[in-house]
Amino acid sequence: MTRRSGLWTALLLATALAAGAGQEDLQGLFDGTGTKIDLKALLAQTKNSVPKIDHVIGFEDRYWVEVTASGKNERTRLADTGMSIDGVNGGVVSGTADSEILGIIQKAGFTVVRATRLSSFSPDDFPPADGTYHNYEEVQSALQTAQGAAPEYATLFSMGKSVEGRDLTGIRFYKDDGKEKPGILFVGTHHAREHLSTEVPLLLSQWLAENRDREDVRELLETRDIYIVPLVNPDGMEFDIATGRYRWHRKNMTRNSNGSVGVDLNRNYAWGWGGRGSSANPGSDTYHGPSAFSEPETQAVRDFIESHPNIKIMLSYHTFSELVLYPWGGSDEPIADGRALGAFKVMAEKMGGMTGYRPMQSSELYVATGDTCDWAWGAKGIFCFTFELTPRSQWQGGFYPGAGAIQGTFAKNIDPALYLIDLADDPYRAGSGRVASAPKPTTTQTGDNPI
Ligand code: 0X9
Ligand code: ZN
Repeated sequence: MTRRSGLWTALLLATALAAGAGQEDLQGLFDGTGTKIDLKALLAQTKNSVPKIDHVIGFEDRYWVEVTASGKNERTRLADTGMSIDGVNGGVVSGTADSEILGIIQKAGFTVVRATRLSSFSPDDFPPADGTYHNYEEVQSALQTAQGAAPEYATLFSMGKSVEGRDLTGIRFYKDDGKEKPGILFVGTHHAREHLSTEVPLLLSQWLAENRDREDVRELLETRDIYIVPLVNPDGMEFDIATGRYRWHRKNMTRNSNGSVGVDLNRNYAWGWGGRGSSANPGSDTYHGPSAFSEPETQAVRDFIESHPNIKIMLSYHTFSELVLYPWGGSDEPIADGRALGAFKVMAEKMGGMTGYRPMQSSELYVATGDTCDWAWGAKGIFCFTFELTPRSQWQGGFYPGAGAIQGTFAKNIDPALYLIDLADDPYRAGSGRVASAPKPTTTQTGDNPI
């Protein structure tokens, strides 16, 4: 995407609001032309009308928000308001919120430095401008292409169905010699607008198929059970691109009881569900849903993991911020098992070195409960990582960094994927130094077949 800064109409908060300010004090937002935004009226509107789908998930009442918050405790307090936190830059935290959440943020005493209507961002197509990204149908055929390229290893499977009935299609690399093999699961796109997080696992499947004759790759393909599901939230993803103009949609497409749309799938897992950093407000971008595992997409991940107990490592791709995160995310505590923590840290640091991404415990970013990796580790003992892919910030493209970001981001992420595949037999090896050095890709371009 080419960001045209001229189109950015920032709503600037004129004055910092004192902590505990009453609703009548919620004012002071101006748009780029100097017009005052009547937040009270916006809030009243939200209250008095039964929210319609278009209103709640449309552009007009949603903002890219930048708020002053330093340290993980303040960031966590901010996450508690129902704002999604998508970027941290020094003492300024950014993410999305509607006017209701904006009011809550201000009421909680935070200073909103900037709130930009999402509708004012440059519209982009997906296709044609970002046509290299894969929509749902293209993901299906790309997976078929990858499978067809390596039929001796690859099979397709469906992990389950989305709310709207789309398949959560995956590809498995496994040499069927009747032997049980250590398993690893890669998943992408819990969050609809994080399109690069579909591309990386999808391209990984194609790369493995194309490079299956390399000795190091062959060794992994013959001794591991590799599952890749690039698109866990196909409905939300399709919704995000449906108009040819990105909608900044994060959640799935569940119709909530109050008429709003979507549950945050990365707050819907049954580990600390409903606690800090998740919202009970269905309109919030971090709505945790009516109960843990209320959503068919998270149920599918759960059921798949439960029926594949050989899976020892998991990687959930998200964007953006360039981070390698490990549990806990819902608590400030480090995980209790010192040996496991040691292995987690070594793995995170090693993969940080490979990618240039920053390794850290998830809650160092902010505490948020109900995420995939807390459940995978807490309930199943799976060494689970969350990658926040490229770019580093909203100002470098945020969720929509353009087609030009795909190959470079993928290239950085081959080595960590191979490293984890290798470790799937015994993740604790990470701490002992007995790890095959990750193979170096000969090429980062995938083949001629555009997948
Ligand atoms: O908030 C999330 O779900 C993830 N960030 S994103 O911008 N992709 O939405 C981060 C999850 C990390 N986990 C916790 N902090 N619990
Ligand atoms: Zn995400």
